[in-house]
Amino acid sequence: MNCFEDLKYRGLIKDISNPDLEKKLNEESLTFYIGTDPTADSMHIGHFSSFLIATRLAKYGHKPILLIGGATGLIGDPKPSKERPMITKESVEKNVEGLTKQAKDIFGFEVVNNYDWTKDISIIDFLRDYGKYINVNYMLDKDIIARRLETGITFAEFTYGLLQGMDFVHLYEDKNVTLQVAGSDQWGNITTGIELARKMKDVELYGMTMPLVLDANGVKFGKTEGNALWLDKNKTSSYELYQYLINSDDNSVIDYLKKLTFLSKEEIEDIESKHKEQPELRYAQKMLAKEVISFLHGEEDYNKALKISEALFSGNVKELSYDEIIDGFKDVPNFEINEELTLLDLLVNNGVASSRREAREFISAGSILINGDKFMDENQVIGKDIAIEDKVLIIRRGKKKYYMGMFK
Ligand code: 545
Repeated sequence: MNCFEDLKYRGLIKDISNPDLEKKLNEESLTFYIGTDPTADSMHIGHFSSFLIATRLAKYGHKPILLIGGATGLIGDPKPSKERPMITKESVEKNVEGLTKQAKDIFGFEVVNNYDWTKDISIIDFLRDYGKYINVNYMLDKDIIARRLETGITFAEFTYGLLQGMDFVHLYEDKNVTLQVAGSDQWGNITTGIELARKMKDVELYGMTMPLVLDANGVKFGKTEGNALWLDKNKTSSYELYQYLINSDDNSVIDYLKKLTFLSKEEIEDIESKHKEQPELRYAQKMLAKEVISFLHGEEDYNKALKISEALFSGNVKELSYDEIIDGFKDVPNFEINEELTLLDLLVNNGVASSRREAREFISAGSILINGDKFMDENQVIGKDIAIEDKVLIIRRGKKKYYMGMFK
């Protein structure tokens, strides 16, 4: 498969600015860029799906440049709904730092910051050298700006497209960048850059967008209730990522394999046929978790996440280290144990059972497991000696309910 066919197979092409791009991607080596604004100090799994295109195109001999928007992040890319709150300069700086490091660590490509070439341009030069080439009418026609006319848009956000356009022209001149790639919401900003380059430099630059990755219900990939899934492994552990990926919807998982992994068409088809035969084995989800986590955090971390998941599934928590336990049981109810107690008191004092009578029922029914072993004597004293690394007890009540007790 050539480059363009591969992208098409994976469903990664939404719009291209010019049909010539297909031939160029297949036959030439292009320098291209993809940008992100420092609205947070880490990308999340949703951004990863678009950034992966950099690695994908690099495999076909194209040269990626990753741009962090130290300048554009101070203004804010207009959303179709409403004005963005301004981010303080300090947070933007801090976020630029985090994202730059992350982009280098995960993708290993050249990273640039648009603040470097924007900060010294005077307002007069900006208006003369760039503003003069773009018609307000042209801007008003842009989908996102048109959608904001009802609710209003500030001059700052209105100008955003021009800043991104300026980057494209700058990177063309400075680094011979001829292609910009992004998610489909960036189409308006990309075409503004193409327009600017035509008018200023009489050159044809190219743009390509990919559809946003959605789940079967049309929800953006990576959107979970509550917390975001960050690419920074200190913010989201490999195990948490594993849980998210392993729970991917049966109807979406093949699409995710295409868009988020480098598995070949043949490999994906093979996984798909196994998946269709026995979806309950979650083979496709397992392959997805393996590929994504190994790429992002490395194989060792993937193996750790797998080990935690398997130990939790089988109940063999004793196989885990203290750190792995903390990772795997972060979200279960937990309490401190300050003194040695009998089993009965341990359960009642810490809410594992609601009364002494209920605790006795659980114990005599054999429903209480501590670190994987059944405990049936209500008077047994529970001390550090049975804790994992002398520190932690995982108490299981019935089939599913877990509690974590930590010795002081
Ligand atoms: C700025 C200057 C440029 C080129 C691009 C930009 C950024 C662009 C933008 N992109 C989005 C973004 O989200 C915040 C990330 C927080 C870590 O706003 N104007 O920065 C997203 N982008 C990736 C995809 C996207 C896009 O980073 O393109 O579509 C989401 O998947 O929304 O010269």
